[in-house]
Amino acid sequence: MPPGEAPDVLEEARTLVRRARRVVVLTGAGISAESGVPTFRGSDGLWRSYRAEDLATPEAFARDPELVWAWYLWRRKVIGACAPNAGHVALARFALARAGTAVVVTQNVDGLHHQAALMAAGDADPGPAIPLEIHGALHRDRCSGCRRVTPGVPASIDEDGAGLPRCDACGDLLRPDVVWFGEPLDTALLERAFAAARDADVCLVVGTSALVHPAASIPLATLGSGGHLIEINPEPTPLSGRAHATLRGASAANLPELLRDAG
Ligand code: BJW
Ligand code: ZN
Repeated sequence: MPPGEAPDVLEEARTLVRRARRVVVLTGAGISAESGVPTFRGSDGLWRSYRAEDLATPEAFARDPELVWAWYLWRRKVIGACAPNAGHVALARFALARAGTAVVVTQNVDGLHHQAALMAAGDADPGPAIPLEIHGALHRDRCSGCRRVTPGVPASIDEDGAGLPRCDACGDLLRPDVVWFGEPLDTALLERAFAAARDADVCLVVGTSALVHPAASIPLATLGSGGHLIEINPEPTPLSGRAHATLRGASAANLPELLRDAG
């Protein structure tokens, strides 16, 4: 338990999770912070050093694909050196134990929930712990022409654009398979996320600033159908005022505490 955390808040949150028939979990960059993945809006966040408009919009890619690719190749390298932390693992174990009645929805593109699901499942089916990755996945490429999705190619990009990855099928430029600002999210995935949120008795919101929509509206669907909200975040967010229990601390310490014996 983080210093200063009232024990009854943790107990209250544990009771809510234990009693819930269905749980939806929405995660953001903060859950991977303790794995070494930079967040976007924190004091060391990516948007402190880089402008989202220059790197994470379709317009930026059309204007300067070399710059955008260079940034994503750098992030692939950083993330490639990271591993799931105790928070990812606790969540994966919980989702496996709940066998389909707990759904993990993540805004993260780092693949760490997926890795944790495989680790936690061992020889069993990781399916119930595989997250809905609503902002895509950094380790995949997508053709900007025919939209074919392929595994991320190892590439090095010259300043003149030589080496920009191209689609084998149609020759158009490949791009990272992530969702940029101004782009629609995958409709089927988003519908599954909102359906899980509407059906849930508890929405657990972990490590997100809850500023980016439509992801930030997912917990509102649980509240709208009479469910409870639990937030884990060291900082307040726009959702904090609606939370029934708030664990003000890091997720790698708080998630294992919260989910212990909750499967
Ligand atoms: C810890 C911790 C520890 C630290 N433990 N916690 C409604 C209102 C206003 C605007 C809009 C709206 N609807 C749509 C919009 C526009 C826009 C938007 O939301 N803008 C707002 C920013 C104002 N949304 C979009 O454009 C979306 N598309 C869309 O709506 O399409 C509509 C459409 C329909 C039809 C046709 C065309 C369009 C797309 C959004 C895509 C977001 N993309 C990114 C980049 C992904 C690729 C990449 O990684 O490069 O997604 S932006 C970035 O933000 C990334 C993240 O997934 C996302 C959310 O960030 P997150 O995860 O919350 O991270 P942080 O850094 O913000 O917060 C970290 C938190 O962790 C903090 O709270 C810390 O305190 C905490 N923390 N350490 C626990 N140890
Ligand atoms: Zn193509």
